[in-house]
Amino acid sequence: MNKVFSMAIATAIAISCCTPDQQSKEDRLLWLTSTEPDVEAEVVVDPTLEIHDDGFIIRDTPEGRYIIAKNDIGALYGKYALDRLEKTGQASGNLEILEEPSYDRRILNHWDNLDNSIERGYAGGSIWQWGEPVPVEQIRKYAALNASIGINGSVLNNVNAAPEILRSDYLGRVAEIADIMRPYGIRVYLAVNFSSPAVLGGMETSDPLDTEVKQWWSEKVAEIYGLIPDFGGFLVKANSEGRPGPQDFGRTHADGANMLADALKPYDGIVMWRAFVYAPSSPDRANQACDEFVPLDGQFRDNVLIQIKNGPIDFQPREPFSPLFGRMSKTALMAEMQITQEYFGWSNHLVYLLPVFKECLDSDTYCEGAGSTVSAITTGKIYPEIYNTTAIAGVANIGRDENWCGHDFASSSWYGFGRMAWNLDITSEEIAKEWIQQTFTDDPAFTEPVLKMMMTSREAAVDYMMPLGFHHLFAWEHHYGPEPWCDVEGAREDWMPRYYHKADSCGVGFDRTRSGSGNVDQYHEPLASIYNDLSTCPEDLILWFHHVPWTHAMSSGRTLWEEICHRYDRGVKTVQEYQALWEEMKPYVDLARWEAVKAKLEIQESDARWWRDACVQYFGTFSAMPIPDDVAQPEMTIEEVKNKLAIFAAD
Ligand code: GCV
Repeated sequence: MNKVFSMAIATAIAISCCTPDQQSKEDRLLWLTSTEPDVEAEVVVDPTLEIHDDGFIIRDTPEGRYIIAKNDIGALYGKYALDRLEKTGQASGNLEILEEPSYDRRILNHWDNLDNSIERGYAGGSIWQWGEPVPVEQIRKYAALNASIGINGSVLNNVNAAPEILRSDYLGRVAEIADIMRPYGIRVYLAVNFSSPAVLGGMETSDPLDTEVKQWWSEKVAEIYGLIPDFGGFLVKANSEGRPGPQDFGRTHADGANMLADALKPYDGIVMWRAFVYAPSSPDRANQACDEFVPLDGQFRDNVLIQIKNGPIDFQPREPFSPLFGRMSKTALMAEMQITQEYFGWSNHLVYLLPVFKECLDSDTYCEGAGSTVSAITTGKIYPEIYNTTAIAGVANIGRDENWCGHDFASSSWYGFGRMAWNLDITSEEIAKEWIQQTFTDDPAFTEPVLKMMMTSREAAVDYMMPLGFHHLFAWEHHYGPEPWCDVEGAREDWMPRYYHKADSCGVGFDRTRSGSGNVDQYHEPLASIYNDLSTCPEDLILWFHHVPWTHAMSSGRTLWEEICHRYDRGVKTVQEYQALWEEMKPYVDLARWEAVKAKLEIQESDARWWRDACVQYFGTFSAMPIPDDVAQPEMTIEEVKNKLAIFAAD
């Protein structure tokens, strides 16, 4: 058949399949239909209202429907909330809704570089388009999308910060971006390089206790607030992965953070100081954040928050929560989640990440007895006297791709991060459902199966990548495919998979028990003992905390080795089920998005087999046991697996 003719038929079929409520890609801005919420309600702004600054009330009265808020931004949040209720069929009846955010600051961290590349970004270049005319409309859409889900802050640049971001020309640009986002309630923040005084200011040192260095920062902060009166503050990655920091001058993280905090204090700015560090002294990288930060508890200024990744290592498919959350009672803490899929198949895999975020926030640290969850701590409920403000951060997955996030399902994690940061009580499932309804269609024939797919997608990825507490089996540097054998001459041990899996002929897994690295004791009881004991440690984390014999009996009745093979196989099969399911969803989706998701699922399925074949064969060389008959046998040889990796890395 003539190609043009066949395409015309395909398009005609696609159009004829459209149901009236089906949302076509062209109609919308991801989950929004326009940047301005179009709702029928009377807006009342009452500055005397006793409510959170961002809060709102939606109230039905005999005279009509009202949105009541303390200021214009609260009213805007109310309008978006009503818009969402209307679009998800929940706006009828007698509404009486009061909403206040769970966190004061709900912030996206963009790892965007000044050359418009994005570290760990998989959706095109930076939406800020540094060095080009300001993309006003694009930034306005970004701000509207964020406001609609309650996000109210953006760190514009990479935590691996170029000192130049503080140059006056860049600050002018930052001010223009801030002006566009202000009507949507979004404040800008910047990541700063600790060596800026020396590199940018030409000073001899960046020592935080040096008077002239302090003066340099004070003047720089004054310049920023002169341009951006509502500037939010600084995010800092210091003494981590080769970045400069106070330890370069024999000072502590507290010395560094406090110096910046003092400069920001007159303007109500904050410092978000990251705890993603590598103390060279600890034999277990999972111990390092506590080792460095716990001794400093109580030494930080009251406008410093320590920003802690959800897990102790680095956004792995599954980690226990970072024990640091339960170890600082005199310092304000905030959680950092990764929305961009560095360790989840980039923008090729369909993985809805809310269950990862919630798993951390819902974890009980037991720091003040049962109920001391990570969310209770970071929302200031456990130690209210030290939290002047509360915050949560998500590393953005946003770029200039037409669908913003690279995969048509990836915006669900951005949407979900915002909704969760606004309201910790909504479940991952409720969030996913409302995202599907607004992004695709509210037809249950679509929403129900797709919801199920999204809700199982994280566990599927854990299964085919790193089940049972395996972590960091990723390929060197790009972190896409499997490379459990990775060995790079001269590289840090704790950047290589073998450091983490420790496979040998006896078993596999990192011994973090009391007879190993002792990491279990960074957790409070009863967790410490639960994790310490192989018989009580949750199976999903056994290889995180234990070096487990291959023949260890699992709750399924299988040996550890059989269970590993079974999990990898199960992960592949789940993705194959997603493919079958997506075939059936064709009538409910516009053809462009349906085909795009189908193509990505094909990649995901092939990658899942790649992971399975790599890992079961590699670990089989240690277990010396056969792959069980009731799971699929590998299709690729180890050589073929490595070749795929080489081709991929070369791309
Ligand atoms: C921004 C991991 C990532 C890095 C990232 C770092 C961090 O190591 O691979 O790209 O750097 O985390 O969070 O600082």
